[in-house]
Amino acid sequence: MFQTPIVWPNVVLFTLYHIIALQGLYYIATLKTNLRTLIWAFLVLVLAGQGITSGVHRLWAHKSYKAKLPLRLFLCLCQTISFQNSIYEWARDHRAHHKFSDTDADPHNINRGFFFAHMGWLLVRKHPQVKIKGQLIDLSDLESDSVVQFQRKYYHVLAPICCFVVPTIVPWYLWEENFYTSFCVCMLRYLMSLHFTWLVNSAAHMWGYKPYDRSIKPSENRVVAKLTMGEGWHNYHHTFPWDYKAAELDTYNGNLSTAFIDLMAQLGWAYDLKTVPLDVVRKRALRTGQ
Ligand code: ST9
Ligand code: ZN
Ligand code: ZN
Repeated sequence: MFQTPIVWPNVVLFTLYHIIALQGLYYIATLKTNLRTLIWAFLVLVLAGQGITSGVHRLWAHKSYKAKLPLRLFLCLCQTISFQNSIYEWARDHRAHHKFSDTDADPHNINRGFFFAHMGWLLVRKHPQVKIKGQLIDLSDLESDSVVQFQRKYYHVLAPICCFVVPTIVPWYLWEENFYTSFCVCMLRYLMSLHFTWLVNSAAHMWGYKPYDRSIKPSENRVVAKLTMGEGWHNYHHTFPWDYKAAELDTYNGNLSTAFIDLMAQLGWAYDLKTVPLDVVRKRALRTGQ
């Protein structure tokens, strides 16, 4: 029987993050922050979000479209700002999540409860099955991607600089925001992006409709879709993971990531966008949907 050893440094770190983020919330609620600091935090949140959705999720983990070097560099920078593990590690865990969904080999297996799927999985050692079955996943594309390998090599330096140092210094340097206030707002923005992302693994694996495949746990969750710029249509996404839109119907209505990829395709930086023909979706929905 696997005992789930707790990783105490992570517990302490995430507790500290939450305390600092709450201070940030307090400074905002008591109007102690400059409006420009909030606009800046929102901009960084959207950039980090694109690094996750259009970048590590749809481009690197699922290969649902191809991107030219300038776009890959931009998305790599945005994903580094998000500080959600390197592209390599994120995509490896995510491929395991899809291949072994809702089993012991799924890093954030929802059968271990809401909290485990949400953030608990980052506070304990991984189940041995994740590492054993994870060996079966093909990562050759990520191993031969120079952008991914560069980021992986210098991640421990790049991520804190991009996620904490630069976003804190900009408001302090450019419009004389109090340094500690700026740091707290930066931490609040980081935790918001973490919790929004984690909701896909927890809430969208628990609550919502299953119009495409009623036999799986991932569900269509509108609230999560709004918070994640289009990643909450999770029953569709687990049924057709190669679709660059990660949704059947939600094109631009909140799915900013699809809009971004389409814009990049117009500029010629994104190409070979994969999608699913409507009749295939309809037939599948009739056969296995709720
Ligand atoms: C974070 C990630 O938050 C969130 C990801 C969420 C994904 C959601 C997806 C939803 C769709 C997109 C939504 C977009 C939303 C956008 C929102 C916009 C606002 N396969 O991991 P280790 C092997 S990160 C194969 O250390 P431990 C491998 O050999 C937060 N093999 O396991 C590995 O060695 P190496 C910040 C695997 O020791 C070795 O095992 N990050 C696999 O059990 C050891 O791996 C943190 O806080 C696999 N899948 O430790 C860090 N996995 O890597 C937290 C492992 O050298 N993490 N192996 O090849 C940790 O401290 C540790 O990973 C641990 C487990 C304690 C959790
Ligand atoms: Zn999922
Ligand atoms: Zn996915």
